[in-house]
Amino acid sequence: MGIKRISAEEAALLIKHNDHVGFSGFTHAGCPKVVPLALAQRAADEHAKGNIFQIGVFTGASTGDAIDGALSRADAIKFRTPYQTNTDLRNAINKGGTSYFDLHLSTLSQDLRYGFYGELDVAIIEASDVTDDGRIVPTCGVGMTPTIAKLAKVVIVELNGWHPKELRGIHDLTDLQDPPYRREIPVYSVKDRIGKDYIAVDPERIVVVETFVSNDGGGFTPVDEITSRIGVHTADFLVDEMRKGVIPESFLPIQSGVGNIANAVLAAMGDHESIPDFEVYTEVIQDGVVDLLEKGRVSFASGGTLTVSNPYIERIYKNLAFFKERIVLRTSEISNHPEVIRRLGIISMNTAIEADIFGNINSTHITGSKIMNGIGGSGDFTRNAFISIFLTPSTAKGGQISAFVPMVSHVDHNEHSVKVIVSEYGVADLRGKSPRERAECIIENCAHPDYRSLLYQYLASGAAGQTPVNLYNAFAFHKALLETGDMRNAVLG
Ligand code: 0RQ
Repeated sequence: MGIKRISAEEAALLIKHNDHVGFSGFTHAGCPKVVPLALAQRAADEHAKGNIFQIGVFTGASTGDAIDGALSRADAIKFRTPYQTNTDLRNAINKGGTSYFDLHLSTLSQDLRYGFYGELDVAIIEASDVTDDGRIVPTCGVGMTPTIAKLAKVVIVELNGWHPKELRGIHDLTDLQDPPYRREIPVYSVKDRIGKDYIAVDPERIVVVETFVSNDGGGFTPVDEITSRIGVHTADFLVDEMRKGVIPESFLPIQSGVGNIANAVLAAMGDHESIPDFEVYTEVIQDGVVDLLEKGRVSFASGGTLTVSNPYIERIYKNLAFFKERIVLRTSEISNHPEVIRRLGIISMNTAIEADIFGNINSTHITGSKIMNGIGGSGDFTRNAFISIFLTPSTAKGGQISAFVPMVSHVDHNEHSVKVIVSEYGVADLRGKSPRERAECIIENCAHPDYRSLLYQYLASGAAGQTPVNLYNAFAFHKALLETGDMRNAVLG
């Protein structure tokens, strides 16, 4: 007889006010599209009738517009975790309308299994295939799909014919045992597979919505002079480390964050003659990795998602046999797991919003209060990396904002975990340095020349002690930005 087929609208009716809903995928990749849109419409209809209708939203990371955008515009999100990048949702969060808790991506699956957030009512999963006996094959992004499939009372599968059924085999899907039964994770090399290429769910819990919708993968801005200089400095630094014997000649696997700077660094690494072919062990596989896989410069990529633009996903699907030999897609619990990151010796590279001169990093908040996206996987990797690197242009908004400040307005990664910072001016290697030495190294090598004398002035005004902060001046840069729109007007008392 097969699993019951229903429409997106019928599926939306299975979700009730206050339900906790888990969505498959990671970034726009692997996210369901038609059921969330029908759900947003359902919320709008209920609101028009004067009824309350809001749900709690759990995802692998950020999502496509059909989830965070549409549901947020319909005022249908009661709370949201663990990461987002959508403008409408960000505005709703910053206005205080939607409650958001920003989490390390590796931890949400276990937090859900531990019961920290109550029960999971519904899972909505985009699939490239589903069999009558309940084997679900995800599409191009995994996130925490096996966990939500296991925990949810109802599993709505969005079977999207835009993705080839032949994707089966690219995934490595596991759901870990919880303490006290947890064992080691037997990933000993980037290529190791430890799970299945499908998720098994009792077919009685599944309903299927058939669809054919493309991904909403936008492109990347081309590499500009600043990002390209950051890329070259980073590649040169890694080559130096290899020549010193710190990084083995066989090289170490790379994690690179999301966005244009990460793409620029990968391109620079690919172009650098002294960097051998390397492996990638990351969460987000972007366009840049696909280029390097095709050139043979990246020999294998383990990630959680193919967060690529549509021309790139089409390229992958056309040449699927080639890519299936070179890519594995894992859950975020494994792609970002501290145990595996530390064992494999991952070199992590993530982007900062601001850094302070002592090496603390703010990746998430603008002037301390407004959330940008979230910590994502940057904390999972930074804390456990072989070498943790942060990348940032030295200024933002045409030079009015310095990325290097006396004290960060919010802390995501602290001085104990951050090893190296790179801007377009150079590399600050913080290893083995005291806070005062780190400050001099960051000002000299990374800060924009317009801000160097102000930062030195701040340092000179610092109190005696291990870390020369001056609590009266610590936020002088931010104060100048708020009052005059330009940090260069900072007054240090
Ligand atoms: O603003 O959009 O108005 O132009 O912040 O900055 O330089 O375009 O860089 O897109 O790579 O984002 C840290 C947010 C950087 C991102 C962050 C403004 C700037 C611009 C964006 P506009 P850029 P990116 C793997 C790892 C945390 C999660 C993470 C991020 C906008 O990389 O979310 O690492 N990281 N995940 O003008 C005010 C400053 C600013 C500033 C930049 N100091 N003050 N505005 N901007 N610095 C991925 C996952 O986990 C899924």
